[in-house]
Amino acid sequence: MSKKVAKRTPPAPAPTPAAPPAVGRRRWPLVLLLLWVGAFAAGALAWWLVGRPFDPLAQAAPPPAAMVSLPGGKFRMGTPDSERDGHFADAPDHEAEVGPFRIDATEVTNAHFAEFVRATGYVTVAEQKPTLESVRAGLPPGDPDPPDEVLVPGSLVFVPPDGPGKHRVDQRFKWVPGACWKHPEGPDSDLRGRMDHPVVHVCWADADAYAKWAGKRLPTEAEWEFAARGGLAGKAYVWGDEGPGDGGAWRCNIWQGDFPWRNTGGDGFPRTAPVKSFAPNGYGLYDMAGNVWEWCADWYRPDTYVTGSRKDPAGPDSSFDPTEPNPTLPKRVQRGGSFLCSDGFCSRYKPYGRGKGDVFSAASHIGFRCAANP
Ligand SMILES: [Ca+2]
Repeated sequence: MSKKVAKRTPPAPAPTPAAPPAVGRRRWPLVLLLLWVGAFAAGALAWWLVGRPFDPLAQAAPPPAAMVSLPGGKFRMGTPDSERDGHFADAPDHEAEVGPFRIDATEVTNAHFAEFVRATGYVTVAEQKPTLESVRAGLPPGDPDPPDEVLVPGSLVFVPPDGPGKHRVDQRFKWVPGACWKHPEGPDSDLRGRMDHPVVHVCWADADAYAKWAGKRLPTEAEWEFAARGGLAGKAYVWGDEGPGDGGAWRCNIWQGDFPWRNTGGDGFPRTAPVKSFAPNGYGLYDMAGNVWEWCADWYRPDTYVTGSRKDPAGPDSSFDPTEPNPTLPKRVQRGGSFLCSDGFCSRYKPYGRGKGDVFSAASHIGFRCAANP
């Protein structure tokens, strides 16, 4: 009997171990893609934050500018002793009287000026090619006309010199093509983070046009000084007699350090400051000392306080400045001083301090505020 031998089924071959997934090889493209997307997103974010053009006209509209109503009255205008800047003629002191009026609590900001430009399409003088008339007005009679190629839009920008020494005004301010209210230091600068700073690079006509659009007007010089004194009489500053930095806390935005080359920015602001950065004066008005010079309605003359009227003085009928090569260069009064003032150089940020400006000129430290009838 034959023994049946069971046929053995050969064992199934052991399953071939699966090849380890090619994790590295398959995911590299994905990783590279993610890295590329991440780098692109980071670049786009950086551009969005700091690199994209900044359009002040595309920003949110600010709340209306607050105004303060003042009763007017008699006050002591000017100073008994004009200090080192005698040609600015802030003496003699004398009794003056102004009627009731209203005045902006702050300087006109970039945000408010943008509202004006958005509504009207207004183009400031600094954004236009200078007229030959405006340039000729500042030249001594007989000087030749400037060549046409230098007549380009621009404005005066304060640029500190490299080191100490005597520097003429024209060595501290540079004519910068393309500088204007939207580009305070020139074409590569903008108003990012500065919409609440005072507008600068505005000529008198620009300030006057804004005021008319807003249903207001520029303050007279007398109104401005009445407002700046804040109800105080005979005080050195708009806040009283303490020095601007006494006690360690600065009371206004002026210059600290060695003018014009080294600004320590001790008050926190080497250039313009946002309005309301310092305490208001007794009438609730901000920046009546320092920050930016403010255009007034009056023509400038050095003898205004000698010959002018004492009641609601509106200034002379025309300007005259004997310190100019062309003394009839039309100039208007400016008040309040700026971030470039310091007791060692320009103390005209005091309430009686007078400034003056060629009506065709704008600069990086000149702005304005408005007034209105009651
Ligand atoms: Ca300052």
